[in-house]
Amino acid sequence: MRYFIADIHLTDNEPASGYFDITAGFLSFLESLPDCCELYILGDLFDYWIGDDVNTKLHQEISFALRSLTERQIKTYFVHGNRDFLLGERYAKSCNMTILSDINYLPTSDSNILFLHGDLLCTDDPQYQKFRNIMHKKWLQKLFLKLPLFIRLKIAGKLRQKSSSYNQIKSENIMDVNQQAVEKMMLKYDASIMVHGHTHKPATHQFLVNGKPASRLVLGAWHDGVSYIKQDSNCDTLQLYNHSFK
Ligand code: LP5
Ligand code: MN
Repeated sequence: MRYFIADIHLTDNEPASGYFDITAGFLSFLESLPDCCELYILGDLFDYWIGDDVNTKLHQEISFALRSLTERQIKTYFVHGNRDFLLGERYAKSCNMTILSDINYLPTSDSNILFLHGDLLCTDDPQYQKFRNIMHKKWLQKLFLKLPLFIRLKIAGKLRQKSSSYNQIKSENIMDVNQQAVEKMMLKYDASIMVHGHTHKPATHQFLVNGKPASRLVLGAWHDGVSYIKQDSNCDTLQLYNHSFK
């Protein structure tokens, strides 16, 4: 059995919404997983990540819970998101989770399941793609990680603030995935199913790629509740589940 989740956005500064505590919700989701399954975390597990050397109570609590999954033969995989692309091998090791590449696929009986965070598909937003390319420069990341913590926090705060003000003026369409980019990537990886997060628009989309039926399952964010995709053993179909507590 496989489970996919994304956009949990764990943070120490979570505003008390009164109806859903993200950290507690995430921990009880992990508890509820069946033994021997696989868990794929498709990015933005944390609201932001500025280095594995930042060792907060939340980081410890999460690594302990993820590491404990091993005792139940649960394997955990992680794909970087646009908020936690700096999460590194040191923290992943403490969670006993394997960091995968930005784009991945798993075989089904007749094609592949493609899975990724999803920001790469937002090609109608060239400004973001340019920004992403800069953020992914290895030399810049190395330099950033060498900076004192208070400076890293300041830079991350500024970037988050800028991003949120840009997002207010960008249209919904620009911030969604581009259908041509979706189909192109599915063709390239011979996939009939795609799973991603990032857009926070949970849905199952059905369409044709090269005349063949294809589907794209979009995971929701965890701000108001739990969102996950489940694939039963020996089964090629995937099902999206959203439990909102709002
Ligand atoms: O995250 P979300 O969904 O709100 O918005 C994303 C895009 N924004 C981002 C930025 C992140 O939210 C901030 C991440 C901080 C991580 C830690 C810092 C590590 C620094 C490492 C340095 C090597 O990804 C947003 C998209 C949206 O998704 C939908 O796809 O629109 O993209 C933007 O808003 C980017 C703007 O389009 C361009 C931003 C230019 C910023 C210029 C900043 C100048 C200030 C520099 C201060 C030092
Ligand atoms: Mn994202």
